[in-house]
Formats: sequence, structure tokens, C-alpha cells
Amino acid sequence: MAATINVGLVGYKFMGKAHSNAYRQVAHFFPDVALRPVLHTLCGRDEAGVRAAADQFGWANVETDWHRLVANEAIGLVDISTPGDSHAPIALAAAEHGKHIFCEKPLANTLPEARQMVEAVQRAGVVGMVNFNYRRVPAVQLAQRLIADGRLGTIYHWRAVYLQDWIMDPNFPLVWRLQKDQAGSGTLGDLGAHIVDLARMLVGEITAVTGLTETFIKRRPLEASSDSALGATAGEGMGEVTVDDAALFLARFASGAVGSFEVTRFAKGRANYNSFEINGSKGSLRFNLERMNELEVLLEDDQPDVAGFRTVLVSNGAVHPYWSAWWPAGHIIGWEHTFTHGVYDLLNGIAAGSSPAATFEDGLRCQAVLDAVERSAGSKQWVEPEY
Ligand code: SOE
Repeated sequence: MAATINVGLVGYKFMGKAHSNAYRQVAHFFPDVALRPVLHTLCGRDEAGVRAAADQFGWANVETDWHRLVANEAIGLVDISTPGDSHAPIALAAAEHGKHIFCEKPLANTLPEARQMVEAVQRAGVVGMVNFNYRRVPAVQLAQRLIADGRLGTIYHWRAVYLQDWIMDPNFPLVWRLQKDQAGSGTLGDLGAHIVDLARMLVGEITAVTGLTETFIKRRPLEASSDSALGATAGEGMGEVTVDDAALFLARFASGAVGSFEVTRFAKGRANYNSFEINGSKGSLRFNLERMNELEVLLEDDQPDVAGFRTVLVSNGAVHPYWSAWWPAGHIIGWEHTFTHGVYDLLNGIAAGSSPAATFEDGLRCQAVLDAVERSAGSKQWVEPEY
């Protein structure tokens, strides 16, 4: 039986629920996991709310102050599933107490905060991992392998969109995600961070960007109450939206490839449409999260009479990562499985003493790209990320 590690999770709404599920599932489906997580303490400011969530998700204890959680000697892993403005303070304190850290994306609200977080985990010698969960979709892993093996040849194009539509109603209230002091940015940090991370994973480092951001609805009703990350009720009074509703940018990669990125919360009918296409000298591929078990692949060595994009159902445990832990081929998996895959790699990383990707350094590099896009949108110039 593997050793155990006590987990302290800060945040119990949308991401807290997804992470709790991953800790509960991981040893059940991956019996070879090197450390078994114990759902030790769930932390949130509202005592009644955090108690109810702890009962629902299966946590043994509750805590209402993260300062006490990170100082708790029983806890070995601190999971940060809170809005961005608390990532840096919690991570810095957790590292100081020698805790390993699993942090939701984006790593921080600002580039200086991200730098401090990287330094803190390096100084403390603890594992730091950012939860860019789409890295761990088996179809995305297949895309990475095809590129690494040279099957697509030289990569010329990266083309990615991440489209949502949940704030199109002008009466949708001013939730924390629409306030810069809490969220850091809008679509750029929330959705752009995902596709920048995927671009870095698949195509490599970004050297320059030029972009624009737009806020279509500038004032919204203040929030009366919220019961989940995206559900909320409008109350009395109005407030200013201080983040972007959409961001579009072009990029140059160190490899010579070029890329386009578009993120928005105003794409009517697109609830969570995360898709990319990559074109290389010998082939192309396309991924669409709404069909996350599939990868569309075109390879030049196909016979001409059948050449074209094929749809690969990425579910063969013999050749596709993570699959053998789940079901026989063709018995598809879903969005929540990506979190379980991340937690599996995280726990193995802690046992081995090394940070799995996305490391805090990856999180910092992603942040540098987002920061460059914001600067470019302000200056209307091409801008280089400050790595
Ligand atoms: C909301 O926009 C959200 O939940 C993001 O915060 C997640 O990172 C993304 O995976 C789905 O949409």
C-alpha cells in the first residue's frame, strides 16, 4: 500500500469541486499512484458553506482561515483553488511552511507575483504545479507525441480559439471574474492562459505578440449572491467592469511558426469551445474540446485516393496515455478526468521530488505572454514577453 499525503484545499466552489473529485478518484483508478491523497481539510471563509461542501465532497475537517491551513503540520499538500488575487499570498506562505503546492491557472494575477511564486517554491525545494488541465486530455497528449516524433514535419501554423458566452446578458452581474483586482484580467487570463499553455506545450516558446482586448459591456448590476463559479444573481446598483470581455492576438514562436489566438465570453452558442489546429510540412491536426476523445489528423503519407483528415478516437489503453486506468477502448471519458490525470502526475511528482508540467516556471512563462498581450493592446505595437 502506497504512503499517504494529507491535502488541504482552499476553495470549495467550481474548482474545489473538480479537485475534490480528482483526489477521491485517483487511487481508485490508478492503484499504482505513488502517494494516496487523504482529503484532510477543506478551507473557505464562510463556515456554513465550507462545512456543507466538506460533507458533500468527503473532507474530514474544515478551516475558515488559509493562514491556519498552511501552518497545519499535518498537511503536506496545499491546493489553491481560489480567485487569482489570493494565489500568490497563499502559495508564498505554503512554500515557507514547506508544503507542496497545486495551484489553479493562471498562476497569478501579475507577472511580478508569478516570479515571486517561482522563487518561493525553488527556495523551499517543494513541488509546485499549475493546473492547466487540458494538457492531460489524451487527444492533446497524442498531438504532442505526433509533433515530437516529427510526424507533422516543420510546424508552420498554430490557430486557437477558446470561446464562451456566459456573460452576454447585460444584466448578468459583476461577479469576481469581471473585476481586475480579483481576477487579474478577464478572458485573457481565464481562457487565453489555457491556449497559451497549450501552444507552449505543443509548438514551443512565444517570442513576440500583437493584440487587442475589448470590453463590450462596461457596467453591470452588482452581484446579490452566487452559488457556483458561473451562476449569480443581480442585486441593487451598478459597477464598472474592469477586465476584458474578449482578446485577440497574433504570435511568433521561437521555432519560426506563427500563431493566432482568440478568446471571448461573447460567442453566442459557444458554451466552452476550446479548439486548436496545427499545420506542419507533413501533416495537420485539429482538436475540439466538445469532442475531447477525438483528434483529427491528416498525414502526407496517406495514399492520395483516401487522403484527408481522419478522426482518431483516442481511447486505446495500449498506446494512449492514462487510458488503461479507465475503460476498454471506445468507452469514452470526460472533462473531469483531466483533473484526475493531473492529480495522478502531481502525486507521483511529489513522491519523486520533481514538479510535473505545468511547473510554476511554465505558469510564469504563460503569464509573461499574457502580460505582453496586455501591453501590446495598450501600445498597439508588437511586444516581447519578459521571461
Ligand atoms: C470559466 O470561464 C472556466 O471555468 C475557466 O475558468 C476554466 O479554466 C475553463 O476550463 C472552463 O471555463
